[in-house]
Amino acid sequence: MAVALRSLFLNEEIETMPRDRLERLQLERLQRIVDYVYHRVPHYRRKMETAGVRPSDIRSLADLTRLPFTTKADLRDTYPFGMFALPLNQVIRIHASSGTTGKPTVVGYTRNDLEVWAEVCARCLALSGARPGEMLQNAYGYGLFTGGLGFHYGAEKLGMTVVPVSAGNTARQLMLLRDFKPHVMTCTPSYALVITDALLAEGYRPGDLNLRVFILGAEPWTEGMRREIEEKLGVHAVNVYGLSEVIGPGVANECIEAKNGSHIFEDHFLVEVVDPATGEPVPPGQVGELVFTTLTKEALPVIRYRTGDLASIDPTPCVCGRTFVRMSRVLGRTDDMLIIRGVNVFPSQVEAALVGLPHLTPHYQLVVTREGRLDALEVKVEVSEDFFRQVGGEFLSGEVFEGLEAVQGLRERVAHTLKEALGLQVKVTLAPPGTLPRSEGGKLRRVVDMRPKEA
Ligand code: DLL
Repeated sequence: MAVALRSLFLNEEIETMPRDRLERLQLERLQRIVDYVYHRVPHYRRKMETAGVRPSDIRSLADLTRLPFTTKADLRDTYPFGMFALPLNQVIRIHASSGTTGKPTVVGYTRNDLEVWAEVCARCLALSGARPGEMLQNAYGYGLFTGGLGFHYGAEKLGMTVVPVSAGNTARQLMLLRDFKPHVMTCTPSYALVITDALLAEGYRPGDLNLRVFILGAEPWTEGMRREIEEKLGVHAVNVYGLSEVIGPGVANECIEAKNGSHIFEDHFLVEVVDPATGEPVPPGQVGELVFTTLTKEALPVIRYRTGDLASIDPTPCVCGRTFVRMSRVLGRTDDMLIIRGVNVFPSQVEAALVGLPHLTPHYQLVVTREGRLDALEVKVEVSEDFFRQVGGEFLSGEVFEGLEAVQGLRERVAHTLKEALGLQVKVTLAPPGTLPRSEGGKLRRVVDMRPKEA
């Protein structure tokens, strides 16, 4: 059993603000940000003009729905910096996440944005039961991904001691857990399961370490995974949600008292839930697509950004006393984005990477499996008739074909290209022509997801 923990208020006045006051604050900030993007980002101005709406039309929070949506396509079309509201000399940090094509989605931060980001990440830690003076082992990846640096500055802001170990190298993670005795660990849920297994394999017993809380996010996970980590390690596991386009981690986090939905930091992020097909709002409690408007960001504010994440909102009061609404777990995606070990992967990225390579056909398939605790991606792609004939493939068994030097060379080249394009190690299988499924008129299932589904 994990010890009982309470969350800490970082800014009690804001976090427990009566709804009417919070909504007044949101409206003020919304009016300001809409005016700001209208005058600074030509792309927003054009879209608003097309929709026939001016900043002065936003008189209430309900008027938000008059504004056009923003999508990943807007960021792609203006790649890399076209949606920035300020010149680059005022942008002091860039991060990026996978886009739907070969190019990443680029996001930027001013000094003030980094301050806000540190504040919301500090809140995530505080909601999860972390305290100033405690130690955080931060095993989210450092780099263009927002997870590592987001939590890093959040922990410093809260007054924690940060161990910036980044993701991977399980033996080293275990050594640090034993030797440094951190209280809190941040990583993806799939990696938390790897850590759990590795600790148990070493004969771990609850109480051996100081670890009390895991803060897990960046990919979908389940109550079953929570139970497993909590019971086996005698710790708490809480959910954190976020996305680069909105800020990174720090959009929402569960409070440790309830562990029942993540409080959205609504003083900075205005949330809507819409029907993904019609874009119309859906009532609280009903699942729809999460849409966010950033209320305070300077470098890259987003207006009605469609996340593609399916979830519901619970506005009822919470035992922790916070008045921020809670979002459910992310229950699915509206698009075909896969998340593999925390890395976002679109099938279209694979396609874009394969197109440039010789000896391949456009017939490919993605197979996602779970090997032990970690998700693995296999890309199967058919070789061209010419290549197949050149190497005498038609006379060979599958294994001999795969073992040919020319085939191995091509496979390595494909694997290297995919690793560069996706930022992920991929298993590549080269298939003889005509062997992968073809569309039979309907949607072709390019992705075979064999990961076990939770009951
Ligand atoms: O994953 C930010 C993050 C880092 C969140 C660390 C939490 C912890 P992106 O790489 O832009 O940003 O990916 C964002 O990941 O739209 C969701 O589909 C998914 N996602 C993030 N958190 C969760 C979660 C970071 N707790 C995309 N549960 C989002 C399910 C999540 N999915």
